[in-house]
Amino acid sequence: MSTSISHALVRPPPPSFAEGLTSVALGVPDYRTALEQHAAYVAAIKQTGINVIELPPLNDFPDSCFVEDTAVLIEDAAIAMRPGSPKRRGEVPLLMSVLSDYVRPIGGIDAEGMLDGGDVLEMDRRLFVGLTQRTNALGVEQLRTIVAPRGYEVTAVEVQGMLHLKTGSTRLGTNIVTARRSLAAALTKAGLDVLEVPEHEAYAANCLRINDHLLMARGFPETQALIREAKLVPSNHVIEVEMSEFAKQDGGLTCLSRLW
Ligand code: CIR
Repeated sequence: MSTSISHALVRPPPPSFAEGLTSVALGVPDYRTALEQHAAYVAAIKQTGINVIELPPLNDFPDSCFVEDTAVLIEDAAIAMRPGSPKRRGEVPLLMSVLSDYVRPIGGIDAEGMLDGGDVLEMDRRLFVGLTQRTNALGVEQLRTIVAPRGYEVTAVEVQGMLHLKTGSTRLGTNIVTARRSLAAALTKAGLDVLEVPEHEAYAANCLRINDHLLMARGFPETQALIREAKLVPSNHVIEVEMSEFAKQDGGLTCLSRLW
C-alpha cells in the first residue's frame, strides 16, 4: 500500500453472502443490513476524497466483497493471491482483470503456495505476512521472490487464534500498527511501534488508514480513545463505520477494499 492513496476498489456483498465462510459464532448476517453497511463504508471512503471503483456483486462467490484477499498491490503493481480456501480461488482472475486496467500485474502465487491478502500487512517497503490456516510458508516465499527485485522486504509472522494477520494488526501510520495482545511482542520485536488494543475490543484492531483519515469499527470506545490520543490523524478525520454484519463473516474494514 502506498502512503499516498488515490484509489479504492470495492464490491458489495451478493445475495448469497450468508453462505460464505466464517470461523466466528456471531450469527447469520442480515443481507439488507450488510448492503446498508457496505454503502456506508463506501461513503466513508469517499469522504476521504479518493476515487472509488465500485464493482458489481458476484453471487457465485459469497465472500467476494472481501476483495482484499485476492490481490496485493505494491505501488503500481498487482500480485495475484492464491487464497487458502479453494472456494475463493475463482475470485482471483475476476479481480485481477479489473485491476489490470489500472495497475500492472507482476505475477502471483501458484502451485501449492497459499496466500490470502488479509495476511499481508503493508508497512511501506516492509511486508509482514501472517502464517495462518489460509497462508503457508511457500506462499510467503513466493511473495518474497516477486517483491524482492522491487526493494520490498518480507517478514513472516506466526498468527494464532484469528483468521488473518490483519484481523489482529493493521497500519495506523508510518511504522505504527494496532495489535492484539498475541501479536504485540512479535511486531514490536520486528521494529514496529505498537498500539495495543484491549483484548475485549479485539475486533477494533482492524482499522483502515487512508491518507490523513482513519476508518474504524463503531462501538469500541477504548480503542478509539487510544487512537485519538496518539494523534495520528486530525480528530475529525476518525470515521466510525458499523461493521456488525461483516464481523459475522470474519471480515473487517481492510477486507472490504483494495487500495492504491
Ligand atoms: C473468509 O473467510 O474468507 C471471509 N468470510 C472473510 C474474509 C475476511 N478477509 C480479510 O480479513 N481480509
